[in-house]
Amino acid sequence: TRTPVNVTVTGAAGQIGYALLFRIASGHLLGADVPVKLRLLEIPQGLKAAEGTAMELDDCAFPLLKGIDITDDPNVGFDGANVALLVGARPRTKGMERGDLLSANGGIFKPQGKAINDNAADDIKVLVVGNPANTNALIAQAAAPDVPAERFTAMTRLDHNRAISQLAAKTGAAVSDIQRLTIWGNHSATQYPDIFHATIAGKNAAEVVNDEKWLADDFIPTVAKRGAAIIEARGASSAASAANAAIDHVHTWVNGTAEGNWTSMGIPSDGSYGVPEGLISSFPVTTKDGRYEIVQGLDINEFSRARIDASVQELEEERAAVRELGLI
Ligand code: NAX
Repeated sequence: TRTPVNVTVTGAAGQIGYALLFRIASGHLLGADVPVKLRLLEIPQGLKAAEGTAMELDDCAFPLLKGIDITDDPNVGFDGANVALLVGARPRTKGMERGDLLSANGGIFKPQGKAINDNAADDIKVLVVGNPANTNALIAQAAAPDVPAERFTAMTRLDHNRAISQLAAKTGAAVSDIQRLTIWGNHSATQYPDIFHATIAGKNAAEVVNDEKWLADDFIPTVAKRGAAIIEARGASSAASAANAAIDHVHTWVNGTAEGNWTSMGIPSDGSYGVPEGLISSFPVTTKDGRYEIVQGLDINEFSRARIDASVQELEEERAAVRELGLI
């Protein structure tokens, strides 16, 4: 029998946590044959609700679930962690400036990065979901000098999945026929969903769509502002779809992309496509044997270049701001 994989989830008592934990425990994160142990990391005010969620997890009698620990101590929460999903974050509240938001989150992600550095398993893989996800991932990564930087990733898979869904709706294609879509840049309103290399049942997606106005005025803003549209409709931010994307992100990272296809992940840049080294930016990646590689050699047209650059510039500004604040 396999040794259980230790999965740590922060913000476990939140709404994404509630949609996420049951799918991890039922085998959707790592595979239907992989036992898991869950560690729920919360702040003191969240511990009671996390205990309630743990009671419900018990009540599911999931065969793969080999244990649940709940703590508010990051050193305990990340002890021996193989996979860490950093969901808990400080949301932007009314009147909050970017600097306030970044420093509030620095107060969360810097100590968590250090705790990962000091306590996690050697094969730790980290996904940051909590916003601003890319820069929070950068803060955690900078606080973990003994962990290879590439193990720190930020979630743009929800944007990726949203873009596939919008493209399918526009063209009448099945979502499963759409491949090679890319989200570039920041998980924010500046992100760039790129269909120029995507295919729909093997045909170039941009040629199938053949409507640059739709692309610029409809598709890109719809994908980029989808989070706000969900809040408007649901009265609460995306939760189940965000949890689903987190599951997809880690599952793909661990189990590989299909031959010929790729996915989008926020990862430390190696300088590819002119993205400054070290920024955690979204790229097209293939994965195999628990590792990812940036898809190289894509031809970037002017339309794409301007949009990638704008999003990367925002990431550079965020990096400069957290540097200024002494967070990296
Ligand atoms: P909730 O407010 O429902 O839950 C957050 C939970 O985190 C709370 O239970 C809180 O007690 C806990 N928490 C706060 N600080 C913590 C700390 N230092 N350690 C451990 N736990 C801590 O938010 P929810 O809707 O679950 O969203 C979580 C985060 O995901 C937010 O930052 C949100 O902006 C972000 N999102 C990211 C998305 C992405 O695509 N990358 C999409 C969905 C979502 O908006």
